[in-house]
Amino acid sequence: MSRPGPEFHVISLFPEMFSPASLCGVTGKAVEQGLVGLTAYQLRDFTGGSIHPVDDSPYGGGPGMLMKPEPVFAAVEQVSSTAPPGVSVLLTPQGRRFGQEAAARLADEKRVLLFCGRYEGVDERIRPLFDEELSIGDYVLSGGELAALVIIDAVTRLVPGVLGSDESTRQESFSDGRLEYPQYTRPAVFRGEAVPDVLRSGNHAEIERWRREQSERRTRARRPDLVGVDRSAGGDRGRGEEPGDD
Ligand code: 6GU
Repeated sequence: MSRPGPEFHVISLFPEMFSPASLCGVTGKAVEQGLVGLTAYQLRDFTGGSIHPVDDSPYGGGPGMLMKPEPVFAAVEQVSSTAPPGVSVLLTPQGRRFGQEAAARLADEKRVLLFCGRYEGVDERIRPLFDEELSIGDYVLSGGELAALVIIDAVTRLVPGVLGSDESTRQESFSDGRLEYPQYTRPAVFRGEAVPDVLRSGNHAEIERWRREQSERRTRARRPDLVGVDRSAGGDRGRGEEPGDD
C-alpha cells in the first residue's frame, strides 16, 4: 500500500540541514511512521567527479556566482526517474509565494522534489526543468534550504494521520482564512489578568460565539488582507490591542 503523504526529495549543497526534519517533532514522527518520505541529496554527488564545480561566474560580469546547469540537470533527472511521478519545485525568492493553498496541493502529490538554490542565483536554463518556482516570503535567504524545511513542515501537517484529530480541526481554522481566537489555560488570574468570564461559564454556545467574534476581530485588525479590507485602515503590528478590545 502506498503512503498517505508525499515522498520529499530534496537536492541541496547542504543535505545535512534536513536531518533534524527527519528526526524531530511532527515531521520526524511522520517520517518515522512512514506517513511521508524524506530524502536529501548532495548536489556535488552529481558533478561526475570531485574537481567539477557546481558554480561559476555570470556571463556579462557582475557580482557573485551562479549554479551551473549540468549538475542540476543530472540530479533532477536522476531523482525524477527513480521516484514516483509528482511535482518538481525550484526554491527561489523569485517564485510564487507559498501559502496554505499550495501546501494543500502539494500534500496530494506522491512525490515532491525540492531544489534548493544557493549562491547568487541559478543559470536561467535550469528553470524549465521545474514545474514551478516557490518563495516563502519577501526577504532574501542564503539558500532555499530553510524554505524547503518550511514547505516540508506545512505540507506534512496536512497529511492524514500526522496530526491528532484535535490538532487537525484547529489547523483547519487557518484554511478558512481567519486567525485563531485568544486562548487561556490555568491559572484563572495571572499577574492581575483574568481569563474572560465567558470561557469559564460552561456555556458552549456562548463560548463558540465569543471565539468566532474574537477570531473575526483579530483578523480584521492584524490581517485585513485576509478579509479583503483595506490594509491602510489597520496599523496594528501584530500584537497590539484589537480595536474594541476591553
Ligand atoms: Cl525559496 N529562497 C531564497 N534564497 N530566499 C527566499 C526564499 C527562497 N523564499 C523567501 N526568501
